[in-house]
Amino acid sequence: MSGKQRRKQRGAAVITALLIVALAATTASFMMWQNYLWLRQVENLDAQAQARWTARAAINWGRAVLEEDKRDVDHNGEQWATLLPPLAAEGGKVAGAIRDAQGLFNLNNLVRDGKVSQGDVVILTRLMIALEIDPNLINALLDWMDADSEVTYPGGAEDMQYLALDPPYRAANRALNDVDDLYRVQGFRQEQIERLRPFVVALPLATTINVNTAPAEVLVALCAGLPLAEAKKLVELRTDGHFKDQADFRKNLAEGIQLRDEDYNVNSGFFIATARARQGRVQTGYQALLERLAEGKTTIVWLKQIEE
Ligand SMILES: [Ca+2]
Ligand SMILES: [Ca+2]
Repeated sequence: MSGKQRRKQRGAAVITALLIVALAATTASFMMWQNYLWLRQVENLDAQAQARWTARAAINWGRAVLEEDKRDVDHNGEQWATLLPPLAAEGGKVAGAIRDAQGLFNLNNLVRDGKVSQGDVVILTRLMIALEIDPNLINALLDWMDADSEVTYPGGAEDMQYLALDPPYRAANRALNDVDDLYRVQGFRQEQIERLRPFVVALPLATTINVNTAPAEVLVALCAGLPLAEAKKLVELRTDGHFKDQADFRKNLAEGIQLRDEDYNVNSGFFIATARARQGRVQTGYQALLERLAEGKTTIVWLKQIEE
């Protein structure tokens, strides 16, 4: 072997060695990077669990506040209605709010024991007219909820109409679980549903409207002959106080305005609690429907995680 050849060989060996070192370094830094990602993931999972736990704790705090509250009258001046401002909790932050679900029109009032409740159809009709939504949509909702399979005209729909869709499905023939169920009801599109959403709720049983917490539009729906401007005055009247009982509400209505005693009250049994928690980079939240029972306990009817 000539000297030139030997030098060439040594040169190649050095390059190979350098390459091996470089590769090892890359692998190591890759492994370190992976390790880092894994740590971040564990950290995030941990923060997520912590945030969830904190948000759940805030919901339970809401339950306790409602249990302490007096039941004869419920209004937005009470302690439960005070916003829980962002508080430091377990190295993160938590915020929450409770609102009265019975200030809204309960869509499940429309069908009681499988039968249509005409008085409630009239209330929802007034609400839809106030919101400039075609009230004929109500017929499809009645069919969706009533026990029978006979189509209510105009605009109604039962299995026959829904089974003809692609993909096909059947009418529920039962109460709504959630306002989002409206998306499956014939004629209801996003536009109408989102316009209705601030004013309606789907509760597990028929309920009265709480005139102490109902927005003006819901008061318009409740009372025959009440213009929106007058309803807004009633809401304004509430800012400094509340209606003590049904008679106290009635005496504030102009002559000729009518409503039925069975449709309204001044207290509530259902509330919606919302809690949001932030932990490190992670934010999570829960919404819960709370039912306050006559015996004193407040239970969670449903609990869902809020996607942000
Ligand atoms: Ca109360
Ligand atoms: Ca039906």
